[in-house]
Amino acid sequence: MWFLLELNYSVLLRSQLDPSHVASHFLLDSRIHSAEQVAAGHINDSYRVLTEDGGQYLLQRINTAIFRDPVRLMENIERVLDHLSAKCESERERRVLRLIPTAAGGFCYEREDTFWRMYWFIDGTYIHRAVEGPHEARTAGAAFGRFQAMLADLPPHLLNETIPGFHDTPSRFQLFEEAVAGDAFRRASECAPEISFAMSRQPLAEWLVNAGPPLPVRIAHNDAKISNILFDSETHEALCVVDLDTVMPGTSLYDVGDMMRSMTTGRDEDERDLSLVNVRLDLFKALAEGYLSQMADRLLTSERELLVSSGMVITYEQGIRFLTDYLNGDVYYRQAFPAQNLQRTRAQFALLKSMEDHCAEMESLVASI
Ligand code: GN1
Ligand code: MG
Repeated sequence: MWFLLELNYSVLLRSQLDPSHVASHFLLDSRIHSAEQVAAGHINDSYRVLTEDGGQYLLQRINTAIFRDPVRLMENIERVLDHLSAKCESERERRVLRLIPTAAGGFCYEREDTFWRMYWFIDGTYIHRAVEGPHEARTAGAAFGRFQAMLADLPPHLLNETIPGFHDTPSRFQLFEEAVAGDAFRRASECAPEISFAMSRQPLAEWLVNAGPPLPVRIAHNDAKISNILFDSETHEALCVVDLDTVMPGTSLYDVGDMMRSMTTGRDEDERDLSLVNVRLDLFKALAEGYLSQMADRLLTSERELLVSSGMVITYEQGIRFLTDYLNGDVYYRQAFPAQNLQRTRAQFALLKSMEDHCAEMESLVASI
């Protein structure tokens, strides 16, 4: 019984459909050999599908509790991939994700209210859960910078908002306050220090959405973390940006902030030892140089001035999102162990504190680039 209680929402919602059977509805090179679940992200379910001829694919079931309109989400992905493919001059099949059509036409297979899509699996690549050194930070910063730059001439209004208000930090704060007030799982007293930290930083929530001169609307990835980049196993260059579900109108700074959150400590997002969660200025410098190598010419002064601040806002936002989920009984993010959301929260808040301590140094590094 207690085991059941620990199953989280997404597990309960998981379809009983057999992924091999689902995969057979896509146009593959040969018959399916196997379909195995892989750990990829906190939201969707992913399977690596192998065919008898050695073809490799990534099958994903879209979590419709979170992405409410999978059809419009797939429209975005198709449009973005078409745009990126047209821009990519070499090695297109390794640098841009490729969707596999279904036998019925289109790129989304729907069955019993579940929605599935499939990508060609890009072989000879790996991902980092955390940045190991300046090389990864620089090449990853350039990859997301290039991603934004390549999409700069695609009008943002052509993309649908797959999750409305995704980086609306004041709304995220409101949801957090409601979770604290409701305290449905009686967890608020246990995380009183984290709640009080989050309350004390509330002004941060306004910094991007209500920035002085409004920030230009640009197409952003909106989940620009290190694990959303495929690295080339041979050259160790950042090859391909993945996880396009949240690509939609936003600001350049949502991605800069998420990169700072996920690439400046050299540690995992849920690092347990908080003494290790510190901004490393060598990583920050490499990341900023990489990003600006692609985007410096396009950024307005209003964006450049908030580069460092964006790291604090998005780290704060992510911290309150994890904490909200913990207070709500872990219904949103997949967890590998109990109270992982609280551990994730603590790591985000430790990082935010360190960013506050090193803010002036980061500002002068940006000024020197
Ligand atoms: C979620 O599923 P995944 O891992 O790609 C989340 C992001 C968070 C991220 C934290 C739709 O992304 O916003 O930044 O976890 N995606 C959604 O690792 O909420
Ligand atoms: Mg994502």
